[in-house]
Amino acid sequence: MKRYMQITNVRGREVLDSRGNPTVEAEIVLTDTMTGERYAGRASVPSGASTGRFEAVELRDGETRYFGLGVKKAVNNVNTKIKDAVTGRNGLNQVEIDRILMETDGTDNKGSLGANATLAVSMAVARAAACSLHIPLYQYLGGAYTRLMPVPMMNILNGGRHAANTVDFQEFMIMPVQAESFSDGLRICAEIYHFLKKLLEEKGLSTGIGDEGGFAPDLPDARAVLDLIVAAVEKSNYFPGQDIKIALDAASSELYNEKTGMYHFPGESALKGGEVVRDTAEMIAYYEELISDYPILSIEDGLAEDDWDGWKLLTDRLGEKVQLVGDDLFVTNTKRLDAGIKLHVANAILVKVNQIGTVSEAMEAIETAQKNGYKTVISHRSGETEDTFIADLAVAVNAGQIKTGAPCRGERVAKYNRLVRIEEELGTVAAYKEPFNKI
Ligand code: 2PG
Ligand code: MG
Repeated sequence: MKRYMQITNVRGREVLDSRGNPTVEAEIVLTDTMTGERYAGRASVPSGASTGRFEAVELRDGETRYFGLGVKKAVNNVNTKIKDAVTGRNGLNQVEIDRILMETDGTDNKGSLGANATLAVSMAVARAAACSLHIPLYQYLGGAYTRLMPVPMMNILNGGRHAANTVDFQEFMIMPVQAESFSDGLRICAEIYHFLKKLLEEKGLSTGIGDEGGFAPDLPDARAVLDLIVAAVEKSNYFPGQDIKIALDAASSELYNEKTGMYHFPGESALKGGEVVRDTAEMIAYYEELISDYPILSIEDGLAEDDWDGWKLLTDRLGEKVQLVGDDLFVTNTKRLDAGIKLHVANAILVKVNQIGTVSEAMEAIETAQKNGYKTVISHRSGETEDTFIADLAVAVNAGQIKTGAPCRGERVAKYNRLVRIEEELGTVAAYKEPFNKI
């Protein structure tokens, strides 16, 4: 017989994220109607800097405190409207709870309650439910078949909106595709990170870090970054292209200028002393050159979020050779993903739970991607908290890849360490495999 873990308390509060900005945290209490035992779950919501235009709404107060970024309104929604709507419901019915959150909000983009309010509650309910059944979150969300550890897409050099340097692409990441296990891959990446630091020091470049913990030196262009990364991999005694593949997040919606219809590279322009711009065809040609010269196996947001025609060209040209990940393009939204699948655009989706605002909707996007042969990359945001929900989610859905920053900064390391513990718990059934076999 199905148990009834009644939601008996809901509480929201304003806490800080890793950039020192406020965000929403929620706590849920479930009471077992048979035994009277109580179980709690807590979750907090991340926040992006390079946010897609089609993301669900992050409700901010717009008042003077915290420069307008306060989340008291969203917290108040948790403590009143959401509390009223979900109290008494069975916390084991995640889909029903999420549906209630959507209906109480009543908009297409969580614009009334705020996706930060709905997601905090949605995640906290899942956690409390797992706790009430005395099983880990990944097993609760994923079931008995949960076993695949994700390959880290580890960010080691930051640019774009995540750092104040001259690097225009937002993220340069390494993927230990030949590692024996997740923990082994983590070690390999961390060692390369340290070698990269040494190389930067030797060259007199800054070893200060960006929002996601990757180094953020001033470098003239993507090639200069890639040369350094390849050198760091070699110094660590690994083979670029074999042991380690490189992933980029161009975050090109941030470079795109609607007026000119071109992609502008401000950092490259500043260091080269002349305006560097590329149109869609030139962007594609640029990626083509980069992937032939460097072991790049994944490119995220290679083109802007609305450039469907450009994305189609990009996919036709490079989709057989590399993973093309839609982040701002799909915004974890099944409708946008469905459109992309129909058009044969991209071949992977970046999954950020706060882009859509409930756990079930994020899982629906993942399911749609996997059914249609699209790869899934579970992702953090540049503004994070110590919450490790995405580590469990990545394992639960056998996502195969996770993007969660550098092995530096507590909020990033927390996810990696959670995965180390999950791998240990899974023991001999834990699997780890090269995600690009069928590109
Ligand atoms: C991205 C993310 C996370 P942000 O673009 O993929 O790395 O950045 O959270 O700033 O959108
Ligand atoms: Mg991105």
